[in-house]
Amino acid sequence: MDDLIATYYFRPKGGVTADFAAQAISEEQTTGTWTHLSTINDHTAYVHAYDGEVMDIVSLGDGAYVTRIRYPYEIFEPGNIPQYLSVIAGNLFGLGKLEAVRLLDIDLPDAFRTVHTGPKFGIEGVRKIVGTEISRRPHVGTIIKPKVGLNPMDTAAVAYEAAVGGVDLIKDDETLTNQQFCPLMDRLSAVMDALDKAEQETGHTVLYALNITSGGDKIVEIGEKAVRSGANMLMVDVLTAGFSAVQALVADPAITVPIHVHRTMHGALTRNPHHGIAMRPIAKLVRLCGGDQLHTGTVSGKMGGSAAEILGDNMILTEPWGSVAPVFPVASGGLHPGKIHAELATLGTEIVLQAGGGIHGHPDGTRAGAVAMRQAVDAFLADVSAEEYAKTHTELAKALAAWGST
Ligand code: RUB
Ligand code: CA
Repeated sequence: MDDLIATYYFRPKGGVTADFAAQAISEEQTTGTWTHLSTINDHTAYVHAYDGEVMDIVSLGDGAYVTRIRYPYEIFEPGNIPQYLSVIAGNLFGLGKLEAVRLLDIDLPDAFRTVHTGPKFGIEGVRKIVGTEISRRPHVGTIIKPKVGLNPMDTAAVAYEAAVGGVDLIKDDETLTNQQFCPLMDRLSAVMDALDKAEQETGHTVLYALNITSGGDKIVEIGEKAVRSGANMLMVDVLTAGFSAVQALVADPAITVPIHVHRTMHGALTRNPHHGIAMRPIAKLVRLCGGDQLHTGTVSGKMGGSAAEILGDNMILTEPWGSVAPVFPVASGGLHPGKIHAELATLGTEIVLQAGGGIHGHPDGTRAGAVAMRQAVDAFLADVSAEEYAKTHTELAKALAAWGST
């Protein structure tokens, strides 16, 4: 059985050697603790089969190191992602001997891919629903804004305008779930009616990611009810609800629609380059547990993030990985038509470009905002600058005038 290898950045506290610190991580996360154990003796020596192993330690200079730790396959409970996290990303973050530690990457055992079957739809499945499996053009999505406050009818009216304007995906925002001002099931039926009407006019199927993020006691039931009532996509805030929420939905044969995975709260884990958890392991676990779309950030938007890291994360989602289907990367956060060229030039076209303010803030409204986003994509695909394309495309011209072209 192949083991799990985790890569950590770490900085030992003053006076602590790198060897000692790396060993402390390995022991804390496997068979050891801060002192010698009488419970590991000649009789129980078999426990050593479950020891971690510090494979190597590389100095980055200035008191920082990278180490790889091998965790034996047998210490994982196959299928139990919360337990995997307790091993690879658990107590170690609080170890007093470390000033900082960051989980950079994980090499998952191949055997996990027989336990977790990954996305039910993936990029191909989502493209098939929308009808872009041949054109391979980037998808354009929108987050309904304002993110909270609209009632179901007004939410549906915005969705209709965005759909007629040409978006492929409409989604709830991360804080909108089932509040009184916009009950989930009322919103679902109003939006799906609006999308049906739009489809009759345009012939274009649009996905609506309904945010069913909720407690573990309810999420599967809510997901099933939503699918029975016509939902064509579900959305989960994976870090607040937990990877198990996605896993539970994917495991349910009644959930016959793709899952859009939002990563709200990730900044608390991913943002500090010296401490926390990088996006890479999160992306691997989302693919493993079966998300069909995952936010990985933008190179030019409002949330920050390094282009090299995002490109690498998107590769993790899209490159062949045994029988596990590829996940559609979602670039979102502060995008508008003027930023589309930079996103596509850097991240490629196998991507969902999502804009909230960049569509609903268009001077001529949501429909024109959606049209402008599609025009910006068309300009890129035609190898024409957005400014040039805008000379003959009014909606794009107005967007560029409002927000600029970088
Ligand atoms: C963006 C938005 C998303 C963020 C999250 O709205 O609502 O929640 O993209 O960030 P707008 P990330 O388009 O108005 O900025 O995708 O990086 O997790
Ligand atoms: Ca949001």
